[in-house]
Amino acid sequence: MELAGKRVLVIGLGHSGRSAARFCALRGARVVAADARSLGELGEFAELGDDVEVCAGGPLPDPADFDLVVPSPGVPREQYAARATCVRGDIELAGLALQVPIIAVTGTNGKSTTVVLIEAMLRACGLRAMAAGNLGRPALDLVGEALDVAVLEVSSFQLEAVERFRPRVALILNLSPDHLDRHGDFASYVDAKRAIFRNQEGEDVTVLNQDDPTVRELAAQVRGRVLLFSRRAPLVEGVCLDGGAVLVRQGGESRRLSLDGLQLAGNHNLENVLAALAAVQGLGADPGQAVKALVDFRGLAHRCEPVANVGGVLFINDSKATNVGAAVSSLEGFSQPLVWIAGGRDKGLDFAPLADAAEGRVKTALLLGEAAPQLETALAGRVAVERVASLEAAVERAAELAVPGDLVLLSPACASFDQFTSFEQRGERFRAAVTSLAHRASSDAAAAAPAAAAPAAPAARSAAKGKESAPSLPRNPKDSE
Ligand code: UMA
Ligand code: ADP
Repeated sequence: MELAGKRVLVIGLGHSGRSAARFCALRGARVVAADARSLGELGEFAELGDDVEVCAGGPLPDPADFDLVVPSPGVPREQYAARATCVRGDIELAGLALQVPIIAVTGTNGKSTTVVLIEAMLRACGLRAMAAGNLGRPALDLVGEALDVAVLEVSSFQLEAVERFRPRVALILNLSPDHLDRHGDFASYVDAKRAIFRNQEGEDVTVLNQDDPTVRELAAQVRGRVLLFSRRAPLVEGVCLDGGAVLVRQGGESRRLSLDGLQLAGNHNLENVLAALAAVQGLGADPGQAVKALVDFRGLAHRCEPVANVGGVLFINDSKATNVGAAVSSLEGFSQPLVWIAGGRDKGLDFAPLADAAEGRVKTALLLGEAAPQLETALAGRVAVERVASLEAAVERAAELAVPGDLVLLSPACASFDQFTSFEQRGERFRAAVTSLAHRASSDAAAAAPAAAAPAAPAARSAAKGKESAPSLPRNPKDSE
């Protein structure tokens, strides 16, 4: 896309807007970058150089005065769409500028894990692959990198601002209600997601989840080739499970790949693995090489991340479970009794599916944050609940309630913004509280050590509780059901 001499309005000066402003200015555009925050709040932006005019804290310049509007993902369409002649989000600009094939991944949950997994798998195939997009590094920052494949995580917000985006491989993992405050209803949210394959054709590949009814239905609208994956059902064509192995079946050929050495736990992660292998196959790389990456892949922080084993109780940080679908998949992913910590800012989602997933698995749900009353109502009569005043209080109470063999799972089903700046901060505070608990438990155990010779059962149990061992995530025996 020719940018030299164009008048470009970048809206939002966060990660994505700064990257877009830099990109456009470097290509000779006259860039105005506007942000609702004041100069003081915006902090340092010298990196943008003199070619970008920053417009902070005031009314938005009229989009009609610009040749091109590049909105940040967090900026709703209503702010610019009606008056803009041409809108191209950073994902679309990256799609136009990158000279390599793109694998684009969307879905409600599992995007970041799958994107990083695909990156690792492609590297195991000897390809220079880099991940970017919604998971943190703006997609436009990949332009100019020495790479063979770009792997982009794309959110519904980003897909709202694309017109011609055409990845070589598009992947939709799953669809359940999320971000309805922005999209209005589930149908509009799904509609935004469809933009990932809207411009595909010919040999382009769309990878879809056979097990998710909303995703599967989209197959009828695909104009490229559909490649299905399924954890639940055998497939004649596509990527599925066969006992403890993966079957990749395409064009009459069938390959069986061992999952030995898989480090990730939970059915949801098995789906991410199948989806990633399907994307690799869709690109034309070798899934037999790709699968080798699984041995070293331990997942991302804040996604079912084991924090510490305190006296036989494993504490798991799943702070990234910011919606109901993610928390349901985590709850269902473990067969051990759970003490579950949930709550935060309600995103207007229906909490009812949480009661189905928690009943029979959760001993006690510890509820915090703004959404605690709604969660309590949804769980009433199905799961024992207690309210807690803070995350730290939740960790302390969980330690009292759990016995060796139990898991304490932070999987909030809510956004973090009522008490934290981000899901990362929430996860880090959880880690800090668990680490402090583990230290106290091990000092108590050391202090009690001379008495440990005494055979009394309660003393033995408290010493066991105090013992801290390297955390590892137990595999759910139902992982390959
Ligand atoms: N702003 C305005 N007007 C508005 C809204 C925001 O001026 O109406 C300004 C804010 O003052 C701020 C800037 O825009 O200065 C923030 O822009 P942004 O919210 O788009 O955030 P970025 O820092 O650009 O980060 C975005 C994505 N953020 C969102 O989608 C909300 C990041 O995903 C992404 O990592 C980054 O681009 C790089 O691609 C975050 C996210 O929460 C992690 N995504 C959602 C999710 O995963 O559920 C979709
Ligand atoms: P995203 O980038 O889509 O938010 P992540 O990989 O960061 O996805 O995972 C977010 C949360 O979603 C995890 O903490 C986990 O609870 C849940 N999750 C991960 N993969 C899946 C999946 N395939 N299906 C359902 N839930 C998942």
